[in-house]
Amino acid sequence: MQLPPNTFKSSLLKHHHQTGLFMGMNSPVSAEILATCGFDFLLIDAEHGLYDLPTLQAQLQAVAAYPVHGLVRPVSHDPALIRQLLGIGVQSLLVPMVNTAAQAHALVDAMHYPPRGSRGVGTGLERGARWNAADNYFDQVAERLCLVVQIESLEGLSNLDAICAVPGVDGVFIGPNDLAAAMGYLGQVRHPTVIDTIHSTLKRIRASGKAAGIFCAQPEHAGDWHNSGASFLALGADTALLRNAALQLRQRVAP
Ligand code: 3PY
Ligand code: MG
Repeated sequence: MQLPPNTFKSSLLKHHHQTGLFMGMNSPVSAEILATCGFDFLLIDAEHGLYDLPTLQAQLQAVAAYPVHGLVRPVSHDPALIRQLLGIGVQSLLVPMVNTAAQAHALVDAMHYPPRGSRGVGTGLERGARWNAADNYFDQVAERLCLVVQIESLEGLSNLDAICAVPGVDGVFIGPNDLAAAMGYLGQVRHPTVIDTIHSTLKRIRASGKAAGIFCAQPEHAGDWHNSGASFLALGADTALLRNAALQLRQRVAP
């Protein structure tokens, strides 16, 4: 058998517009419901959301039946965690707080087998290799893997060009909340200085040839980010959607 194609990565490399959602509920049922909604990608957030490895794997299994790509955001850059995530079948990682080119190189190293990297070999135990059912797994795997790094610190901004130049980095994603905080505007993602910085950063990412993305919780801003070169947008998080939908429903009857 073949490994599933990484549709997110192929669209990323062509700079096609893609939209997705963050998921923080650690629920395969919730993930499957969202998989029916037509997004291009669903990102399971193991940085700020609840997570455990078996439920991460179950969420990947739940969305695999639908035309949507499941990514994971790990809580750290730890190569042991990256190995486990790839082992359960994660093909695409969105890694927070990548501040230097050396950190980006280390992530590429953790994701790939020797000689390119230092990922440990345990295919018979791993869903990622379909427990050795995948034909010629070692020939297929590298091109299926996708690395998106997050720029969301002052150090990351100052090293942006070097980070974008790292081979194996496929996309660069701006985290507006952390970036605003790092710039001295905690909680003010719409501060004009933050907005200007984000626009110029998106343009620099796009000019580097790498795909640019951003967390965009307010859909009315999507066009502006696209105009500055962003191709993949995360349009909020399941937790906020659930709360807002419940609030709106209740307020229609009991304002
Ligand atoms: C941020 O805004 O800091 C993010 O990481 C995106 O959720
Ligand atoms: Mg962040």
